[in-house]
Amino acid sequence: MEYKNPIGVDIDLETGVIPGAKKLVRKLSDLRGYFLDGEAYNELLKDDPVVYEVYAVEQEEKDGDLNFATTVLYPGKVGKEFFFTKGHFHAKADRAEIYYGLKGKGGMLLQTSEGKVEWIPMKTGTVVYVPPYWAHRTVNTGNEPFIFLAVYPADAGHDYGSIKDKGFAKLVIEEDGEVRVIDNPRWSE
Ligand code: S6P
Ligand code: ZN
Repeated sequence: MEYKNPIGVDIDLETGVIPGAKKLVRKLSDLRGYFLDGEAYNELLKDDPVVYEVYAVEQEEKDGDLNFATTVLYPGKVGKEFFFTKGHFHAKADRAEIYYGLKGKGGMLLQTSEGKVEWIPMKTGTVVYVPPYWAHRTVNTGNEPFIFLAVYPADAGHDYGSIKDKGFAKLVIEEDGEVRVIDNPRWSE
């Protein structure tokens, strides 16, 4: 038996950084076609802000092992729509996941391939269980970075395709100073 070494790391709860983790940066230009308001998108693209960063500690894609990652999702909007992560199904669609809110506020949109959608608000201390077969996207509805930890099977993988093409059935927007979860006018089954 080949034993791997256990890991203990301290997440910086102010910045979300996991020491030694692999860092991934997603800028607005990486999210072309994701937001409803194309004009607002093009305007903001002049600055091409960072929308989110991921710090991931990942293992080989083997059954039974676990990965963990923090995401730092910056505050901002494209038109009325709050900044969000791309969102994905797992490539192995039956793989579940746990999220844990560390800082800031926001929420998670979850959706099945049949278009059933759920919105779960999140703040520091919120645990979200993402069941098998649910796509998931996080949204920052606050005005500071929304930081959370995700723990997921090492062989889960990411399938971005259908969300990239179709989006979610709901949008999370700000209207009259309120956070609203509305039907996506561009959604079709
Ligand atoms: C991985 C997990 C998260 C996301 C991260 C970025 O299964 O759900 O670590 O990868 O929040 O989101 P996305 O949709 O761009 O991968
Ligand atoms: Zn995931």
